[in-house]
Amino acid sequence: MPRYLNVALGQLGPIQRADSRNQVVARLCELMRQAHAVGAQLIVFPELALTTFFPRWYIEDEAEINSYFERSMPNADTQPLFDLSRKLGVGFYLGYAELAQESGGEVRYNTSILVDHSGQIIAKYRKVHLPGHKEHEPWRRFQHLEKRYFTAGDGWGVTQAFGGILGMAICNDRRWAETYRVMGLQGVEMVLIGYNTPVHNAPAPQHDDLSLFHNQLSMQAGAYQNGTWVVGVAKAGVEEGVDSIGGSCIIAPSGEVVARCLTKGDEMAIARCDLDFCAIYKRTTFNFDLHRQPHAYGMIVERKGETLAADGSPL
Ligand code: ING
Repeated sequence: MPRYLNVALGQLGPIQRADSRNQVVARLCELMRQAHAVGAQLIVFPELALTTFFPRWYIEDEAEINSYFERSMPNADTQPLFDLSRKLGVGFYLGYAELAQESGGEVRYNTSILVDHSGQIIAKYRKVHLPGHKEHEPWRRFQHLEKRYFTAGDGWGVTQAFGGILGMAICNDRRWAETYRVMGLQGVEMVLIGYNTPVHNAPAPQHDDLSLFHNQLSMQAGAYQNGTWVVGVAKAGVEEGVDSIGGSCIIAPSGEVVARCLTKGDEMAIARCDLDFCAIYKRTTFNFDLHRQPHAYGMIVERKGETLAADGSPL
């Protein structure tokens, strides 16, 4: 009996600074209802899905920064989504800004959770690859201060859920091959990824016209090279004057796009994913145990950056 998992894209259009969490949660609930109506068992929402993408601003007031974070999950604002999840029997992935209480004090993470069909949180992930910069860079049309506002997470686990092995990543993680391979080595069959990606990339504006291509290329490569499904979901459209890409899609282990959103607003799309389809890649071309040669890969972990000798010659 094939292990089918009906997964829905829960793409969000813009969230403006003035939009309340209540208004956003109502939009998320509407998407979940639409997904349930077409038989979804799981819906994937974007990164930082409860507020506007605040790292676009240089904010000095600590209280204002913390106003974008959640101190608990679920909480009064998000409880309706958890209640609906339980009522409809639809699980979800949700990205949000987490203010965690740790032994050394409060720590800020860019977080995602996986919630099962009964509305219970069964996994939490904290973004590893924090793009952008730490200090105010006024030369930019807008800031990208994730290195300032968030602490990097420890890495990627996988979770047995929805009849398969699922993993999570967030936004910039999807551009790095290591993200998928670490989960691939744990047997992942579906990687869930929310993202907020501005069309304009200040340090490299020549990439702007390729932003949708790079989005899809990264996820297709990750899917194929690890024999896993990949589900990528955007927060899209013009938020506080900044245009972000859409391009939400579901990618099969073959690398083929099987479903996508067509707009840059709130939109639900769905695919029936056969988790057993992973095996025709994991047992052949990407049979890691049979084909990988770790003795040749040491540099990938030993070196952080590209390393050359003083005279520019390779080391
Ligand atoms: N956003 C962007 C992303 O990785 C970015 C940042 C855009 C990096 C374009 C490089 C090029 O999709 C987040 N939130 O990571």
